[in-house]
Amino acid sequence: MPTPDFDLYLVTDRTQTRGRDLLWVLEQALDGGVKAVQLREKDLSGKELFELAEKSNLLCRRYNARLFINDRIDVALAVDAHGVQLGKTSIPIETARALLGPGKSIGFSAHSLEEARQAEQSGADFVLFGPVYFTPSKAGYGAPQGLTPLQEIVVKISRPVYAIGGIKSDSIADLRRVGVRGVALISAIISADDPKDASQALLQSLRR
Ligand code: 3NM
Repeated sequence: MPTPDFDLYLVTDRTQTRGRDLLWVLEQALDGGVKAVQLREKDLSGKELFELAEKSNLLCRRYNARLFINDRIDVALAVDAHGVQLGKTSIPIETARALLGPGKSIGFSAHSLEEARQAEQSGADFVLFGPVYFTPSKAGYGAPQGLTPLQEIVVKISRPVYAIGGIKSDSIADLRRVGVRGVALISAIISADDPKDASQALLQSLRR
């Protein structure tokens, strides 16, 4: 099972780019040092997502970065992405593993210790937990969970844990103290005035 080798995981949302082309924003982030991207464009058709995934994958490869596809194992296989990001409405992790093989990476988005434990037992390579803070992203992720349950998950499971939800540069010191492997985020890069600068600043905080 591949161990994640990144500490900053950029999640896409093309509705939050403030009118800029998503691939342009993505390239800025990669230029700023981002090494892992999750393509999360849930409303696209299979054809549209495939085309965007192909372009994103080429871009990521050019910058030696990992591309994950949210939920769509078929699209991940079709473009030979690095892996997939699954959640509780996705097909089971064991089935995804059987389809993807041992070389692809599987992340799981958990919202409780129980879900994180189950994901680990089912063979997920890493876990996202959130929302840690209030997130302006509209979809219903539920109330902010704070640092205490995050820390419990970090302590109780042995796979790497990434925090997600409302993360900005100034949250990173607290998150690192809790022991997360890294952070996942949308708006702090995708909606930033300068996505390259924002990526560099976040990476600097993570490595400080
Ligand atoms: N998943 P931002 S919170 C995609 O809790 C996503 O599982 C979450 O966006 C979860 O960095 C979230 O802009 C949104 O807050 C993250």
